[in-house]
Amino acid sequence: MTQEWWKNAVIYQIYPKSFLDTNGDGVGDLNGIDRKLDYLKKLGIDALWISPVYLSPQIDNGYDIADYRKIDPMFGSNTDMKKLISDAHNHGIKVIMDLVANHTSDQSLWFKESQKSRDNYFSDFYIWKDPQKDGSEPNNWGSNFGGSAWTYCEERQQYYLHYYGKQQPDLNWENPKVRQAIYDVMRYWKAHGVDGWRMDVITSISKNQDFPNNDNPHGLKYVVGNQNNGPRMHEFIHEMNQEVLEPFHMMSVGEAPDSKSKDTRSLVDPTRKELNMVFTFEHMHVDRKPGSVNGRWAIQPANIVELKRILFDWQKNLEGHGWNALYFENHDRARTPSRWGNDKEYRYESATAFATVLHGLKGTPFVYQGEEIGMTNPEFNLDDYEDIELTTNYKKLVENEKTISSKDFLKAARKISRDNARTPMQWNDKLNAGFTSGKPWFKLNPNYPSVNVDKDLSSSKSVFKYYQKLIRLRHTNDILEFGDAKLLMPDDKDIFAYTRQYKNQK
Ligand code: TEU
Ligand code: CA
Repeated sequence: MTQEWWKNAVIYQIYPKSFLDTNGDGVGDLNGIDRKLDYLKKLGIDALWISPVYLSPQIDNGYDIADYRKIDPMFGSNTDMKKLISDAHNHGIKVIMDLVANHTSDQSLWFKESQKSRDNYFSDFYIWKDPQKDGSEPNNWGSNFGGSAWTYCEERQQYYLHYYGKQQPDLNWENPKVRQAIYDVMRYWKAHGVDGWRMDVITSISKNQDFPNNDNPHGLKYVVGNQNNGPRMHEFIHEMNQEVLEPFHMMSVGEAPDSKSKDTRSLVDPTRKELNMVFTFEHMHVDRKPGSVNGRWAIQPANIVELKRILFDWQKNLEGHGWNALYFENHDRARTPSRWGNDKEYRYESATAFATVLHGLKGTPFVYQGEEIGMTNPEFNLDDYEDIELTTNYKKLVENEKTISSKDFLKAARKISRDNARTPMQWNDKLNAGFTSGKPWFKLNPNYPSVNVDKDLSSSKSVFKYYQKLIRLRHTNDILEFGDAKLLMPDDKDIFAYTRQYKNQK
């Protein structure tokens, strides 16, 4: 395969915890992924993105890493990981791991040492600030998981910064020792055969060293904002490229929450030697009321005209400057047929229509586990949800700030919450959908007897077989890789139509 194998690839994301359990502990594991390599090969995908499987207290389901070099025993061992990578390669499937380098777990050795004193090797691995005169937080920055982005540490008599949970302290990328420690982690997994990286909120790693207050139009106590595209972001990412990605030929796709297509050119333009691709969030907000203090919990019917506009804004503005990562689903996003389609009467039609729209575009399509069989959102009750983003924002918005009712929060949770993507994979109509012989770590979608791999494969309306065709089309028609995309009927809210044609084609 060429250096740019990822341009002709379709990449499948696995959320290991919910994929397949092979030892009866109710949690998906590496051996479960290994066991399904034939299934994935049959689908036709070229690479796997595996969400974090490193040692973690699981506060944020593994996006809180305690040891970057150790596979968490709940998923298996480092030997299991090496075997999985080798078996995947023998299936012609590449392996991309998840680099969570903006923050670690507070249980990591690095943080435990850092909080001990102000002058040891790890003291400046994180972002520590003195309290203000009245003892309050250094500024009004808010955490994505509710409350302040600062937590006070008695031991060190200082606050530390965390854009996410207080158990996820942000690393101090201004410190060259931090940067080298992350590059060493990347080299370590390269030595195990890893082919590339998905980089968690990589656009957040550079902070404005003046730590100014965020604008506060709604008069809130804490304001979430300005967490991306900081002053030294490009410098740090370019350094990572030159230290690891280029010399070790590793593919990279960065998560870029606030990215717009024009500014993304400077992240993915190959001549700048930073990243190969980024995941934008822009099209994920078409069913979100703009400007609400309730953020993603303020939902509205999906604006499909806006979805078309955004997707083609990215098609146009990256043309000649970079490459698109194409997705509708992942472990943070709800199931598309439920979120934007009609998962009751038209589940197959919704799943295949959105798949067609996505896989026909210019860029690299990502398929999230279960998307290939049209899995849907479960209609859970509030206490069924487990995700830290939901539980902390319920406390913040419903109980503390009272800006949304519990009823409306539940309505939003059922439509868009991250848990919707994390119910166990539905393999068959047997006990626990064939996911585990034990007690599943998270509730299954009750519809698994009718929505599962076995049932789909024997159906005349098989979503899996439709995805197979789309992937085969991409592999056998250059125009899907190289042709320019042109949107038709941009203002039509019911029809999503576009053409793909070579530049000089009449
Ligand atoms: O996500 C970043 C992020 O902003 C999402 O968590 C956010 O919840 C979503 O876009 C909806 O608002 C990454 C990981 O994908 C996520 O799972 C982690 O929780 C987060 O970073 C912290 O590592
Ligand atoms: Ca297991």
